[in-house]
Order: sequence, then C-alpha cells, then structure tokens
Amino acid sequence: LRGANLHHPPITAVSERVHLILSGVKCGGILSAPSGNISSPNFPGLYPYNIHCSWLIVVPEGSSVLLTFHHFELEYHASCAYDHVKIYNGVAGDEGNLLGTFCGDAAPPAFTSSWNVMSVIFRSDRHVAHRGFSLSYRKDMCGGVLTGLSGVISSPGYPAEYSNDADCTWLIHVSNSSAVTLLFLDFQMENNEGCHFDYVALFDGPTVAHRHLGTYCGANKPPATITTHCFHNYTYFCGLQHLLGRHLLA
Ligand SMILES: [Ca+2]
Repeated sequence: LRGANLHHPPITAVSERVHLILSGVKCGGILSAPSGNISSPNFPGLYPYNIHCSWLIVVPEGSSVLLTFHHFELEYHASCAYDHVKIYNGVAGDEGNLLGTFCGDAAPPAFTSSWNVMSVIFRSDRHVAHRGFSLSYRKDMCGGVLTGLSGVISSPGYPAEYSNDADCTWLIHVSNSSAVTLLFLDFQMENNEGCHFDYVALFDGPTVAHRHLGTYCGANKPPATITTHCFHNYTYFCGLQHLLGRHLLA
C-alpha cells in the first residue's frame, strides 16, 4: 500500500525524476496493420515508473477498430490519478472523444471506434508498479465512417457471400450543403417480404430516428441511384442482419 508521504517524497522527487527520464524506456507508436497487439512495457513483468506511452491505431477509412483487453492490472486510485490507461475514439488529447480512463484490476470493456482511428494512452507515476495490460485490436468486419468525396461500401467478404448475423453500420459524413449520391453497383440479398431478415436500410442522419430513406432486400432492390437532400449532412446505412443470401455492393 502507498502512504501519502511515500507518494510525494518532497526531497528526493527532483533527483528521481531526472533519473527516470534518463532511463528512457521507449513505448507507443503508430499501428496500421489490420490487427495487432499492444502491451505495457515489460509485460508481464512490472511496468516502469514515470512512463507515458501513446499508441495510435489506424485502419483503412470506412472501417472501425475493435479493441479487446486480455489482461489488466494497474495501480488502483479512485480517480485513476496515479497510473491509468485512456482510450480515445480518434486521436489522443481530444477529450470530447475520450471513451474512458481505467486503472486497478477491472479490465475495460471491449471498444469499437466509430471511425478508423483509435488511441491508447498509458501513464504510470513514480511509485508502485503492477504487471500492466495486454490487448489486441483488429479491423472490424464491417461498418465505419466515410468522410472522403467518394468511397466504396461493400458487404463483408464481397464478392463472396456475406455471413450470417452481420450487423454493419456505415456513416457517410459530408460537408455542409453537399448532397450524397449512392450508386448501387450490385445487389443480391435474401428475398423476404417486408425485408425483416436481410436488409439494407438508409437514413438521412446519424441514427435510425432520422428520416428513413428506404429498406431494401432480395427482389426489392434499391434504385440504381439515390441522392439524398442531406437534411442532416449524414447518410446512414443500418442493417444487414441475419444475412443468408448473396451479396451487395453500394
Ligand atoms: Ca504507480
């Protein structure tokens, strides 16, 4: 256990900080492979004191990042003020995109980013080290945010048949006063009346509560071209659940 005067020894603090900076443990970096692993330095040994690591995960645009912790053991503090892991939906330091700050022994839940960039920050202070953490990430099978002037969306594994129980969401985000035109190049899905099983649904906004543009499946194919008025500057695809048919390409 840490005592209050152990944590902030007033006389030795400066010399200790100099020593730790000179020890220069390297960590962090940019990860652009479709999957990978991250762990605290020295894992599964004790992590170093006074360390700051920053990992940036970047997967192809239109994809999202799925993050899963396998081991988590950091020094506990009620507000994680000593040692912590921070997860950002995007680049680090943008506190509006902070998904959570974690410490102690309770592993963070699995996270999925809402676009193609995710950041992991690890900090330790100058006393009390534990074994740290290990996690893996992978590019999600489908879904994501598209911000370019043009892009391609296809069902998972296209042109092969899509899998059962896929549930993919794409968000097309364009600048103010732009219209979005969707060209359906190929569309082969399980046919069922009402499109209750496999379907593609379009919404003019970031949630299913926004204006519904249409739901399509099987013989109920979408028109070759759909142009939205971009009421909310978003177009949102939702669905592809319980997929049994062939494939789709938009
Ligand atoms: Ca510590």
